[in-house]
Amino acid sequence: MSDDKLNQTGLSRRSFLGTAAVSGAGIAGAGLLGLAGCSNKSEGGAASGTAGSSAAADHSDYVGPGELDQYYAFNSGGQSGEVRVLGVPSMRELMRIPVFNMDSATGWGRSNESLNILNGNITPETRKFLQDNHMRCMPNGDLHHPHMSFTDQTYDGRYVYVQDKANNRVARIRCDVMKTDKVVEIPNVSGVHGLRPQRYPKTGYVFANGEHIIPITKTDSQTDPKDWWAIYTAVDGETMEIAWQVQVDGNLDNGDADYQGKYSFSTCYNSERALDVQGASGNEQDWVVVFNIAAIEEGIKKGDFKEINGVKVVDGRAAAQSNYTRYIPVPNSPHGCNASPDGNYIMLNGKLSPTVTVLDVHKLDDLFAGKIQPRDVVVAEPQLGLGPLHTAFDGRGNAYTTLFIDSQMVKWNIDKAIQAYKGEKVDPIIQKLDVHYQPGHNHTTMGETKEADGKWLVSLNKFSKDRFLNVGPLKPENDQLIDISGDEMRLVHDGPSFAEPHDMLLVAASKVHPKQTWDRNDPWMWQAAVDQAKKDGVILERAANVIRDGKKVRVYMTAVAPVFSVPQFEVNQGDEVTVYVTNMETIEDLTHGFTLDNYGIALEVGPQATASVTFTASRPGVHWFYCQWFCHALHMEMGGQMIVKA
Ligand code: K7E
Ligand code: CUA
Repeated sequence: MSDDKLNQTGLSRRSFLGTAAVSGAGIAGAGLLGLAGCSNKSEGGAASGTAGSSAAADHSDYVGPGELDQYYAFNSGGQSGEVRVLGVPSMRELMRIPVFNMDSATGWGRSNESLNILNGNITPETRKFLQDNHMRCMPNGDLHHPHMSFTDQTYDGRYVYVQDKANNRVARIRCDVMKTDKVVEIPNVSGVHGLRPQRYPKTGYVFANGEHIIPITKTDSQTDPKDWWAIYTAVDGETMEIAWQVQVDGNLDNGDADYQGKYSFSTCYNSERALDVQGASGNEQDWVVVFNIAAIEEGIKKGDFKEINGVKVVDGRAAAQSNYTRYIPVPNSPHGCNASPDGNYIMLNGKLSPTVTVLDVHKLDDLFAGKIQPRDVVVAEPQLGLGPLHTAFDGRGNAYTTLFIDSQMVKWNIDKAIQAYKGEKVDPIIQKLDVHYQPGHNHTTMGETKEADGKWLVSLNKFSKDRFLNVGPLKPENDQLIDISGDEMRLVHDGPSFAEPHDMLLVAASKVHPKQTWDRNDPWMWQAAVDQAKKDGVILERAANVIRDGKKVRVYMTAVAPVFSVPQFEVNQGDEVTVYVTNMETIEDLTHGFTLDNYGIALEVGPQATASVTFTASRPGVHWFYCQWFCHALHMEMGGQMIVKA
């Protein structure tokens, strides 16, 4: 079929291929069309040997209507501040989880429940800052790294942890309801960037890197960067309180933890302590900091710490020569830091160096004991291409590294890289695949666990340029799906995404067990509403009450399609009003909402959940409220009025 003919059918190149793949219709010309995203021929030939089924083989990502994906992808939202849940291999977006952003659909950042979570553990300085600037919460976040909690070196489906580089926070998402349940602000740091949970015996600690050097105490110079430091933080993944911090040299970038529960790692750039780009990339070598978890815990126990802003901080600076840290030199400005799923190696991606440095974690005991030199821990340093940023694994001994400058994914063999480092004449590079364009992170299915299964690889590309219809000067990113189940990588899907996924977590669907409705017996999110209702003698589940308490008015209602139990209420201008809505639907997928006309208020109220919002009734008149979640044939009728008397 010619391009012309294809155009006459009114089908895009992509949808044409998808259709053909389902119907099994032969598309002999498919290979000649230069199909976007399908440039690789299927190797080994298709089962029937026809061009049609060859296209079908190329579309191993196809998940038909009503079929379910095999993996959840938790995709970071970058400066959007949220997490997106995708299905893999279809790359369909399934859900968005607001975290550090404000969200119009769900009321995140406006509802009382979300504000309690967002402001539950912030510093007094931030609390004052919010007041001074008339803000209820920090309105933005820069979320780079989602990682799931581990038990015994693999995902346990409990939580996803994320960081906020913009406002120095770590947050946790409960995977049973896919909502953020805890947020903690990290003091003493600037730019919480890298984030990784402890793998063994479980999470455990969540390690968070402070990227920018700053004066930590009042006695550190405010003007001389020689007196500025970075801080490494361990958050307790259960309580979401800060466990301890370590003061270190250099800008901490990305991190990872080992598989043994003994050490964690952080790449550092800017060993120069420069404040500009040229200065920060001047040195030939920067380093990776290795943290000795047991030694740090011991130091805290013995009282060898300074308490700074309420946090115990141990001194892990190189000059302190403590047993908390070791500094291993690696080539210029390393970025990604990735533990291999066999538990043996840590990969440090060179960024400004074309190399990936491979550490053998089993040599670290000797390093800390002073028996070997820092560089003795290095067992390979393959030259892979320009701009290596992050590395992922297939569980079969191969690594996949993104090359930002080359716009490529390079597949290489770890054992061969180690042999080559010993001087043997072997080439560790297996294949280079063009990606489109400029990849940052990559991630493989289950690839950061001992259960790495080597099925899929996602390349998160920073630029999409010509890959999609032009949507103006701001382009989407491009998250490309690559089939790595065979000997060769095969690109199978282009997935546009809004600003700006950095990292993706790919977890087998069998690991995650979300609920169908909320649980009235587990009111963690609306506990404050339960407590207040009790004081008011109101039962949330049967409520139709308007309680006046001086200038405060509390309105309790249920929502059952298509009615709110309080169809109308009256308040006086200037009253402080709180509306509590409890959704008493017992079946799945029956969400209601509460949107209040001209008051900037919209709540999501899921089945069996309570949501609330507090505001000052400063605008007089009749204000309709309505359900904004399509719930019933009479959804449009589901509403009522707030009458504000002047
Ligand atoms: Cu490489 Cu913030 Cu993980 Cu982006 S970082 S790419
Ligand atoms: Cu309830 Cu729409």
